[in-house]
Amino acid sequence: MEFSTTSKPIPASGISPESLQKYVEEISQLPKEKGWRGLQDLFLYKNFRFYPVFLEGALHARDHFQAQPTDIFLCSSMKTGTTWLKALSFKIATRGQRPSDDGSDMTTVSLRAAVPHDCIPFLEFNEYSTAVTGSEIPLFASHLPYTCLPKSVIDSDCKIVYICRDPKDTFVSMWFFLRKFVTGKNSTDVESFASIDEAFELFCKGLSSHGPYWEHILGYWEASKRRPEKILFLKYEDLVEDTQLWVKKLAEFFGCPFSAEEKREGVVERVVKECSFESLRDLEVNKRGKHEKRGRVIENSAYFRKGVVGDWRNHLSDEMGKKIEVIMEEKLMGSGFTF
Ligand code: PAP
Repeated sequence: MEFSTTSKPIPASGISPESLQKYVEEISQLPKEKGWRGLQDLFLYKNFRFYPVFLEGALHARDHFQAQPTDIFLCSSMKTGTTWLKALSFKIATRGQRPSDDGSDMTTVSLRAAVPHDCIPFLEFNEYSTAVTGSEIPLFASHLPYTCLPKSVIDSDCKIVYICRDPKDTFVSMWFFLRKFVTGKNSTDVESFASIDEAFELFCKGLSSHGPYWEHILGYWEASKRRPEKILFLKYEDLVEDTQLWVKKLAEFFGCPFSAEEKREGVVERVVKECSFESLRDLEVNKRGKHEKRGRVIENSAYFRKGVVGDWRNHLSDEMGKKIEVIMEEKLMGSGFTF
């Protein structure tokens, strides 16, 4: 069987040039600050910093997205495990559906044919007008902070899964991803992007995409305490530690727990294996495929860098590590949440 090396194109979303212009104007009125060198300014909206591309979509979703009570949202700040969570959730939600020609189930084919980001749409990219391939559970994703989610998501009491990650690894992952985004393959452009030290100082001041990172976490953490049956809060590190346990919890949370028979047949193990970093990274579609977000082409391989806990030690000094840990401790103090 042949698989395309490019992800399935997402049909054009409903955002019209006129709407876009309206949001561009709204954003231009917001306070802005210089962000990481080589990237656009960061705009302040509801106490969070955004690059315009995310904010345009967020404002459009604010005005147009109508959540249904059965919708489930996978929420996260950038680089905290979204791609993995999307793959696992998609696989869980669509397992066993519509066997394909070669006998493998439909989701296996879909994850082989599309980067997980194209299997579960992001609200901010206005992809919600397109059906999610094959999933009967309406799954959506968002990097938006809790207080910036469209009102109907909260009013409809939708379920939310939130994933966060150690801030040091999150920062390192973000720096590599954005540097790649800015410099592409051209190593001579590297100088044009913020050095890791420059970017680190800004991250510690909350000046990063969807930052401050600690506020992003706190918003969902506090909400999960108020509505524990509706908001499942997890850490990337816990998912690494016991993926099977969390896959079972996710399935229960989605309302489609694994049956005793599925467990006996090793379906949980299969989901974990097929969504592992190595399995996803080594798929043709993720090695050589590209996908498009609002006119910007992103290589799918950019979402699969290393996938390990503690990689920050290879890029940050002990002092830097300590600095961010102290900031996080201070900011999260009294919340009951720690890393
Ligand atoms: P996004 O915000 O651009 O969607 P996101 O998927 O949240 O990125 O995070 C990417 C990180 O998850 C990368 O971490 P790294 O830079 O430290 O390596 C990526 O490697 C990691 N990742 C992607 N897929 C998996 C997976 N299947 N298992 C574990 N980690 C993964």
